[in-house]
Amino acid sequence: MTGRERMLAALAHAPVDRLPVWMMRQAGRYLPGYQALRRKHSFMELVGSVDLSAEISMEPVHALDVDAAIVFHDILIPYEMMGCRVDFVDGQGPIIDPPVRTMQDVERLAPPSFDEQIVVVRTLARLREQCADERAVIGFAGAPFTLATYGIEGAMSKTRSHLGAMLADRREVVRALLDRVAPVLAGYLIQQSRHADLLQLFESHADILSHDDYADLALPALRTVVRQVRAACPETPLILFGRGLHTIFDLIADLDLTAYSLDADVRFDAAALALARAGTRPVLQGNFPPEQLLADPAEVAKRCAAFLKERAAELGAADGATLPAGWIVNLGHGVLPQTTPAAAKAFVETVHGFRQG
Ligand code: 1CP
Repeated sequence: MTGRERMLAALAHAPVDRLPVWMMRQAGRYLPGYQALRRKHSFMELVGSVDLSAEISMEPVHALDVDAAIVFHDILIPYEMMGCRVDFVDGQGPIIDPPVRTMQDVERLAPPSFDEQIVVVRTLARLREQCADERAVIGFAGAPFTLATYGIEGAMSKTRSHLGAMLADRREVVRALLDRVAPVLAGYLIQQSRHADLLQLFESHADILSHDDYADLALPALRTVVRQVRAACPETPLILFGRGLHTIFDLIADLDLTAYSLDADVRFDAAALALARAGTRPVLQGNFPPEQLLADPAEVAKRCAAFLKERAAELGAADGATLPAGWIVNLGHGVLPQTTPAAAKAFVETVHGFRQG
């Protein structure tokens, strides 16, 4: 099987010849080719160039032999398309200017009309050509609530004090922002599906809200995105990643997602059971702890082998099969910038060599 076939088979719960694997945030930060480009260009220059973005996306494919390429882009770019200034300042993280904190700010966000000419779509077309049938190509967007938190804070914030204040006394503004970005994100993903084999939504801040607040505020906007994407491209698999996703399985199980990408500390038997109870036969993605990639390559291989054995046992293989179906191996969150390419390679090789029994 090719990497592309393996990824699509896992997403369809079909048998695979070896477990498919890719890593969230695999393109960038810890790779020498990216670091060299980043010394010469700003982040916005990189995401503005089809040539450079495609080159960055392909670096982990060549260096690590992962089964999928993810388009080099960022979840915050839609704010730029809605008229904000978006910048990524060294050592400071992302800036969205002006931040979105009042009803007027929400109304100022101009809903863009996407077409096949936007850079992310042209980059995906290039990746599709370069990967041919060998690797799957992944498009992505932030989920509405995660995007809203960045817009509200305007800059990196550990305390998220603006969001906290707005949840207390301006919930209608938060709701209006979520309503504003949801169809934008759906349109953005639908355009990406022209060339992407699959799409992933990043709900990186799912763990900020209580269960009830998630149900009340974040879920309706997420539902809008999933419904619109499903209606426009029903064949394209859709994965949802979220920190703390397992705490909202009851809310998201009926959303018609293809797969769930889980935090590192979540057992697969418990996740499958919780999702099955809600009527879904889930495909799971994850969830090796990214911190464990900071060990030396031999140690990474050892820990990864133990992790694979444990998760495979939790999933259980069908009679006679040596590999469990419905699993894409990945990390519990993004690869850390301090990770060495050798450690990342040890992880991927161990996954590809894995057999149960
Ligand atoms: O200065 C630099 O070199 C920029 C660092 C960087 C990179 C490489 C940023 C700024 N974004 C990206 C690319 C990126 N972002 C990708 C593409 C490919 C890849 O790395 O494999 C993807 C999938 C993202 C997604 C993204 N951006 C998420 C969701 C995933 C996650 O990690 O939870 C989030 C939350 C962002 C916001 C963002 N963009 C950049 C930074 C430093 C941040 C995080 C800020 C924070 O921690 O709040």
